[in-house]
Amino acid sequence: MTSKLMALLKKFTVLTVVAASWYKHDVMEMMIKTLSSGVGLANVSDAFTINGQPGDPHPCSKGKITATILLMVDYGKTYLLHIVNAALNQDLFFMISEHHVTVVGGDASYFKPLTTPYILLSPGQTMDVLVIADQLLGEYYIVDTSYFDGEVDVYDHSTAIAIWEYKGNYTHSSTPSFPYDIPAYNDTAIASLFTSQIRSLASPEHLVDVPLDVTTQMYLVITMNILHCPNDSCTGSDGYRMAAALNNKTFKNPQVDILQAYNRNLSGIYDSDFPDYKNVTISNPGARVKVLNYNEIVEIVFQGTNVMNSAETHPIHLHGYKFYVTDPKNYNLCDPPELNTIPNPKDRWTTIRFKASNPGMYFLHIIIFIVFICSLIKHANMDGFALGVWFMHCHLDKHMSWGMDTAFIVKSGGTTETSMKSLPTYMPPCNLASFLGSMDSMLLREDI
Ligand SMILES: *[C@@H]1O[C@H](CO)[C@@H](O)[C@H](O)[C@H]1NC(C)=O
Ligand SMILES: *[C@@H]1O[C@H](CO)[C@@H](O)[C@H](O)[C@H]1NC(C)=O
Ligand SMILES: *[C@@H]1O[C@H](CO)[C@@H](O)[C@H](O)[C@H]1NC(C)=O
Ligand SMILES: *[C@@H]1O[C@H](CO)[C@@H](O)[C@H](O)[C@H]1NC(C)=O
Ligand SMILES: *[C@@H]1O[C@H](CO)[C@@H](O)[C@H](O)[C@H]1NC(C)=O
Ligand SMILES: *[C@@H]1O[C@H](CO)[C@@H](O)[C@H](O)[C@H]1NC(C)=O
Ligand SMILES: *[C@@H]1O[C@H](CO)[C@@H](O)[C@H](O)[C@H]1NC(C)=O
Ligand SMILES: [Cu+2]
Repeated sequence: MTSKLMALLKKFTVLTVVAASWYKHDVMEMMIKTLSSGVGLANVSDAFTINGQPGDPHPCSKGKITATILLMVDYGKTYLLHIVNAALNQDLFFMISEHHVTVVGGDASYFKPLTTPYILLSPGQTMDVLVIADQLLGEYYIVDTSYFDGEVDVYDHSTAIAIWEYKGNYTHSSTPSFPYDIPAYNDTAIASLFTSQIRSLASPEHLVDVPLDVTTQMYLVITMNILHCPNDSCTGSDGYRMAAALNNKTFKNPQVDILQAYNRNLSGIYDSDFPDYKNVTISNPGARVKVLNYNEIVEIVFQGTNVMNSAETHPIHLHGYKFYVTDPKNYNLCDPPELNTIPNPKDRWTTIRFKASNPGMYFLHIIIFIVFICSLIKHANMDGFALGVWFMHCHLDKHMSWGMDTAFIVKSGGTTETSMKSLPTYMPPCNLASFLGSMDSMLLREDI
């Protein structure tokens, strides 16, 4: 731990706030049903939770004070909140009644301090905010509510609640203060304003290092689409199943994960023909990847679309890297935020840049997780600890399942330090026998 961090921890009290989704039914079961039937509406959650509890107004928390999360605070102190959106499919506004928050970081990068009454987090995003406990002694609701800009009204309308409670001897009011200024679920202007204000700190200690000489340019169109189900193999409308795509290519998990296929030089598992540009016509689902040389400087422009009346924000997430989010119009190369997840706003553009300098040399990390490797691989075939193969996907999990994904293979750089480590001899094989559904099923589940 660095001395700087130690100093920070002394100065602030750190609290962790994790927002998540709560489902009454078995999520895997609902997912398998949705994917095998091909219907377009993925089941929404029954509630959101904050640190495991939906909070006060919900029947399972109501009346039981212990069942609503309390963040106990001392008047006058400053708190550093690590906020995580771990909800499956939902962007969330977060706010504390009558308190402003100052965003100072996210995705493990420093931001220029931004003081705001609310923040917006996409699934997979993390933010670090400072909150000063400087209001009248009392109890204040902390809320998580949906931001939803899609066309069809399919989202969880509920609000997760926790309580920011001052310690001390005072008369508690019967109900905590509620934030009446929560942004409307469809307030795109406010959502975009928040995201657009985020900047790198760009200080001498935390320099911005935007790569300048782009060597690979990509233009990725984000779409929903439908795929024909041969021989009535699904019950989606008119024999079609719901799908999603990048550059009209619906990603389909291969039977052997791409990492192993690449590492073991197996052919026929994936294709290296993921298109750089939107002008594409063939759209058979497949495992299409983009191969990058070591240290290639990649710039990607994402374009949100309204194909099938389905315009909405898509949080794009890249494994193995952080990227700079340069404004597509103004090319901010001075203080663009450095993130690993960025919501691409409805019908709009986002530009990112990164240097492909990670061929997967941090191999030792994987050994700790060796027991779980098959379950990690089952999730996306190339999750967090993959080496030289990096998944990029929409972080709305339903879109990921429908194929709004691709992967980057980053070649080794020629030296030990810049090369992917080889697979250990004790690498367990993954069980492929439990492949679910037909070959056309986009879901691959491997039980170990
Ligand atoms: C999930 O969604 C489908 C389609 O909208 C619906 O028929 C089904 O009842 C839902 N399942 C649950 C458990 O809510
Ligand atoms: C709390 O405040 C009340 C009224 O000011 C006082 O009577 C009481 O003794 C205090 N209790 C404690 C534990 O300080
Ligand atoms: C948001 O939705 C409400 C109805 O739910 C509607 O009246 C309002 O016009 C919508 N606002 C925007 C910005 O679309
Ligand atoms: C559809 O059914 C026909 C007749 O049973 C069969 O010949 C064909 O291979 C099937 N097509 C697919 C894609 O499963
Ligand atoms: C990988 O396989 C291809 C043919 O499928 C072969 O040409 C190439 O030499 C192999 N590479 C290695 C490193 O084994
Ligand atoms: C798209 O690709 C086709 C086939 O390669 C080509 O004929 C056409 O000119 C391209 N269109 C644009 C706008 O680039
Ligand atoms: C996308 O693919 C489908 C076939 O699956 C095709 O009908 C459509 O024209 C393609 N769209 C573009 C923009 O190429
Ligand atoms: Cu999406």
